[in-house]
Amino acid sequence: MSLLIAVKGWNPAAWAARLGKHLPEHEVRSWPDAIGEPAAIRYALAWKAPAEALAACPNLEVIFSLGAGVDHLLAQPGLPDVPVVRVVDPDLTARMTEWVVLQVLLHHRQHLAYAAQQREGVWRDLEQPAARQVRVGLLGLGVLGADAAKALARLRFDVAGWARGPKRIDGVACYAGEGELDAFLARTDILVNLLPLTPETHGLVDYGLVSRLARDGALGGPVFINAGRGGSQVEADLVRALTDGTLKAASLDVFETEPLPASSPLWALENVVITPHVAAESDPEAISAYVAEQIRAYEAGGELRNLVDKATGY
Ligand code: NDP
Ligand code: OXD
Repeated sequence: MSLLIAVKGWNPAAWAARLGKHLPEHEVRSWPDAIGEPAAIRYALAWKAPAEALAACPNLEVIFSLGAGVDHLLAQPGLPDVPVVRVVDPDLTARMTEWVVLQVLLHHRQHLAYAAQQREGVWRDLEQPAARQVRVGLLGLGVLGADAAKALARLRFDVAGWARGPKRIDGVACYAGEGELDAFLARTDILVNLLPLTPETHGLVDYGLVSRLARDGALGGPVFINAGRGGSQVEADLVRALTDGTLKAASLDVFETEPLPASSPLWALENVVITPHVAAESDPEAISAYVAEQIRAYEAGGELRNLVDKATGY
């Protein structure tokens, strides 16, 4: 029985080594150079691989996305009609919460302004609100959104979140559905996107949406943080909002086009923090252990966990 590592932009050898260790009874193959006989492949472990590479395996039973997001798979026509499992793992969740907390604190503690002062050799303190006076709102209260929300609530931020369906999370005001989006935005100073990219969330964060954020907050203007997907933001609108003061600042890890083209005006905006889609990287050791455990359970007759709902797209 074989499994296929089909990754683009990542080193397949790092994954093959870990999977070989965790699943020694399976032969590990790699796309595109070492596929071998496709009929022997039962599992594909994919990150941004073309659907044709997976469709070429006639006996494929399960596709494991090597990331939490699955838009890289579901957006492709011709994906084999087999169950898709996504990553839900404490290692990845902790990495994302670190990044989100880092960015929220960076804006809350006015780090961009202090860094500018440092460049000029200026020693001047700025008025500093308490965390409880700053309203953070998370778009998406799934595995990642809920964990980040709890961490921010522990830091005493005034935290809310928005999801499709109703949620209950201690210390977090939960809003649901389009009907409650405006109320959620109107009470938000720092908006954090952790939504999956689906047809419904595509282009959601546009000029109109950021214009509905609170303008009476302790930070002197709303901030947008995105670690979900770049396809959920309209970058031309963000540039306009960041330039005309509708947004005070932004931290962006994901972009409409990745790598972010050198021609993007976002690079030059001093009120923008850019990271190259690294908020929560998939660690080959942790994620291989997770996949191996799922394959073992499945082969013993158990259920696959964290299956993607192809109808909703996440
Ligand atoms: P989950 O599936 O656990 O959570 C998704 C959340 O989004 C849920 O709360 C869901 O609502 C909500 N949601 C989905 N569609 C809508 C909608 N139309 N309106 C309102 N709410 C909606 O995903 P994760 O938390 O595990 O991951 C979120 C995303 O983070 C991934 O899809 C990926 O794009 C991104 N990511 C980015 C990384 C990076 O390094 N930048 C790393 C890892 C992930 P409900 O709960 O009601 O269903
Ligand atoms: C993911 C990602 O979806 O890294 O896991 O973007």
